[in-house]
Amino acid sequence: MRCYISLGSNLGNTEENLQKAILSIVQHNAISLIKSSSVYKTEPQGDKNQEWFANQVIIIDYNVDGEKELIAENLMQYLLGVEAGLGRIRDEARRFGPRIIDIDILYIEDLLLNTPILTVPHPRVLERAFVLIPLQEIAPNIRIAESTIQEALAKLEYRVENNKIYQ
Ligand code: PH2
Ligand code: MG
Ligand code: MG
Repeated sequence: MRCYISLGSNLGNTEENLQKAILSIVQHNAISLIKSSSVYKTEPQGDKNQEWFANQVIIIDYNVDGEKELIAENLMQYLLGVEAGLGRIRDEARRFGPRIIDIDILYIEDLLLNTPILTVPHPRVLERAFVLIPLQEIAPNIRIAESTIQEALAKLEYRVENNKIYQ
């Protein structure tokens, strides 16, 4: 199952956190890394009163048998374990605040899912230049919820300068 995953960090050594997260994700013997984007330095979106993020998108193959919906939920549980392993502590009072690492499932081929633990595609993917720009770099031709990445980006206000994204 081909899965598109985003990583973000704005606490500690942010680029090292992304690197460690990817290394930890691929420790799983059913997961193989297909592609990874460059790392972008991105202005915080939503809660502006925090440090800039390092953001990156990867494509992985998750090779297990079974029902897609269950496999997707199981992958999310695994990724939450990776976040915890890197020391993430969730601040429920500040849902979009600073974090050591955030790993989100953006999109899984041929899957629409909306359960209490996981929504795929990610409900905010099309509103986020910090995700769409790295995604476009490694998967320029995918469509998410009927939209191309280019169509989604055309609706957003953002500016890219080298590896920096202002939004
Ligand atoms: N993640 C958020 C909220 N805002 N902004 C940027 N630039 N990068 C993120 O990864 C990010 C964010 C919630 O997950
Ligand atoms: Mg997130
Ligand atoms: Mg998350």
